[in-house]
Amino acid sequence: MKPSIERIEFQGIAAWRLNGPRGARAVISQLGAQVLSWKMPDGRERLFLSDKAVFDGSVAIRGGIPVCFPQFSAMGELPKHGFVRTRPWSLAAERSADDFALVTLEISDDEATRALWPYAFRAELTLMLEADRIDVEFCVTNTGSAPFSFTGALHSYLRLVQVEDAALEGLYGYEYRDAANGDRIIRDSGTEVIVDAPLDRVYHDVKRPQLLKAGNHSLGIQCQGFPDVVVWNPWVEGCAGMADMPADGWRQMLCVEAAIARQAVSLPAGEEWYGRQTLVAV
Ligand code: TA6
Repeated sequence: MKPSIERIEFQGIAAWRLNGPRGARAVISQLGAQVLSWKMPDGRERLFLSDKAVFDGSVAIRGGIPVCFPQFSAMGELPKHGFVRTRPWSLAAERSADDFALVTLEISDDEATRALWPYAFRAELTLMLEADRIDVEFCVTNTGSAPFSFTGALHSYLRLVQVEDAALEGLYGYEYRDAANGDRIIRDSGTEVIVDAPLDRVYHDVKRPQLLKAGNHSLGIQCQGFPDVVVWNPWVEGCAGMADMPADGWRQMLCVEAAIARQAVSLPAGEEWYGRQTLVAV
């Protein structure tokens, strides 16, 4: 079947399904422009989506690829991870050809966003699906007459059979802020990151791609434009404190996020910023 795009309902909310080459599939929701599912041609799901995720916009959907903007985490006065992940976006473009399917959603400032953050902006999220990869592009335009600064992330929840059996390569030698240990700054000295405790690390200025090794189903992770990489797993106790996660949810996920966290991006009036995270099945 030729790649195509369908408007669907997913867990009761409006979404688009991208039918990609060779039977690859992805779903992106109107709420938050959140990628909620990415399936390989063999039907294997590559993103984690919590069984207890809430889809009514009262909180962010737990899983997939939440878009955090204009604030990363609690690094400021705004709601945690900003406000676009719980707001409706609208369709800006859809396209498909023999080897890809693509959807672009957009959101702009309105009265409610300006009440929280007094700036004029347009943000675009493009999901491009190919047979064995997705590219998620995030673009921010300052449409106002004053400069603004922002932080943010593509907060990707990668699905694993068992996080204890996985290993993340590519972060050796980089410095990270250890948010799970009093924000200490540490230089990574291991060849791979193993998850055997709560993990919440903001790696700074990462120039190399990562490889999430998970048996026969590894994933290459590459960023452009985003300077930082966040690696997060709440582990058993953290997960127990989250109403929208099943008790064993921590085991099936690892967030490897393309982030702007250490230093905000300053965007002059009329200018555009752009970043991308690519996930490739290897
Ligand atoms: O990106 C990592 C992080 O900031 C963690 O500190 C953790 O709290 C996580 O995001 C999830 O945040 P959320 O607001 O979605 O519960």
